[in-house]
Amino acid sequence: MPVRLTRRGAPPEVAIVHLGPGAFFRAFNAIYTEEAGDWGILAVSLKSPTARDQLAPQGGAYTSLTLSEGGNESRIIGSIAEVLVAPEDPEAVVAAMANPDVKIVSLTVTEKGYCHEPATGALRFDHPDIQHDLQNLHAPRSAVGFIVAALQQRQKAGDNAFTVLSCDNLPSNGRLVRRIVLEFAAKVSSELSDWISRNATFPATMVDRITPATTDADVAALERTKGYYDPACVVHESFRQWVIEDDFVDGRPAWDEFGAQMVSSVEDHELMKLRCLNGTHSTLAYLGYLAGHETIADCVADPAFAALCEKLWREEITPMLAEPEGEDLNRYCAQLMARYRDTAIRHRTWQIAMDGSQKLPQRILGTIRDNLRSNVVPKGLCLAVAGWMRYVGGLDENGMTIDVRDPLAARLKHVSDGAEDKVSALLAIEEVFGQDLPKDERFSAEVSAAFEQLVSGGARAAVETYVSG
Ligand code: CS2
Repeated sequence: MPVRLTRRGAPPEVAIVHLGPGAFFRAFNAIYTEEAGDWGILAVSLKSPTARDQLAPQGGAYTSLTLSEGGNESRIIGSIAEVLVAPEDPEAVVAAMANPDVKIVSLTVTEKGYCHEPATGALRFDHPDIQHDLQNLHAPRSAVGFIVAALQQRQKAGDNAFTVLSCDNLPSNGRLVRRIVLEFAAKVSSELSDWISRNATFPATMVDRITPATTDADVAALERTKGYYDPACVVHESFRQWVIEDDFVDGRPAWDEFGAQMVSSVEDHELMKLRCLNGTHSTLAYLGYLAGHETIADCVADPAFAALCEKLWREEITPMLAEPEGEDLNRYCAQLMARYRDTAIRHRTWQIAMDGSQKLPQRILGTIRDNLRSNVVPKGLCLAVAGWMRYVGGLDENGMTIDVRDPLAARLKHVSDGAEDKVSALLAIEEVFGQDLPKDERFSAEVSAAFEQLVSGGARAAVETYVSG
């Protein structure tokens, strides 16, 4: 048996509860917090026991591996003091969050973890977890249920509220989480929602570090080079950027001393990141996957796909953005291309393609709307939407099944299979496209034309036509 990684020394006292202890959190938040010292994290898995099963035998410690073409660098991270699996004992999680020593509840639960309607941002009261939590607030299932249950206990005990810190790739993530928390709390009592709105804060954040899923090969390579076994290890690029609105009710770690940028409004940074990075990531994910590219680096090694990104940034995305303070949009995009080209990062198109119904609105559709408002039909982004439509149909260009992962996967396939006009049928999914986009004939005609091109000539040819146009 190989030696298992184990913690040396006691963990710091818990002052942060983090919901969603996946790879991104371990490659990002937990590292900044380790650097800032003193603040221990209780990490809570809302669903799967995997992270706990990997971390608990190691006392919460794990390896962070910075990948680069010049060689990898490893480091052991000890800021996670404990991991709980919420479905095993939801009451214990609520109690831990209600403990007044906890000053921050942060989240990386992915887009679908907010149980909101992607097109509008409203809480989905028809979501099964939300329905369950409204009836059983003592033992919730959803992130919003846990936050409201813990804040209710704080209110009853006469304690301080906590800061709710969303670290997911959603626009105005602070405002979004505040809205769903207050919408949920109002169903419990107006007194509770008033108390929360007066006492808790919800700073928005922009988070950025490319973190491909850890593979068995990564774990085996670490064991070969370091001589210990660590299935909780995470692999990531060296780049990182964290922009945070400085609005905390009861203090925070000194993340800013380790590179986090504290600002009064994060909106422009968020839009830049979501639309320039995540927008082209999703575009490459669908069109690249269809063209047979396995990773982002493979995509941009293909000149047509590199030109696709450049043209999207230049003509469709950056003209619709305000330049955030301290940033230069051209330099930002050039740096993105360098990050994408890094062959040490094997970020799979299939991984990024997941949950597209939850991602498209903020990554691509907002930019499309802005272009249409300026009387421009953004052909490249319409091609990206058509790529998503082709992808969720479930068959690739060789007729092989695609393993489509999406909370709406079954519905998307059903809609796509059952319709003669697949584009119109998919555009009618209101929680993705809203009411306005399907009615815009310039948009629907362009997506239909792009879809036909994808079906008749394939993704690579469609990309070449776009970049040479
Ligand atoms: C990616 C992001 O998986 C995805 O959808 O676009 O995880 C991306 O790598 C990060 O946002 C980079 O910060």
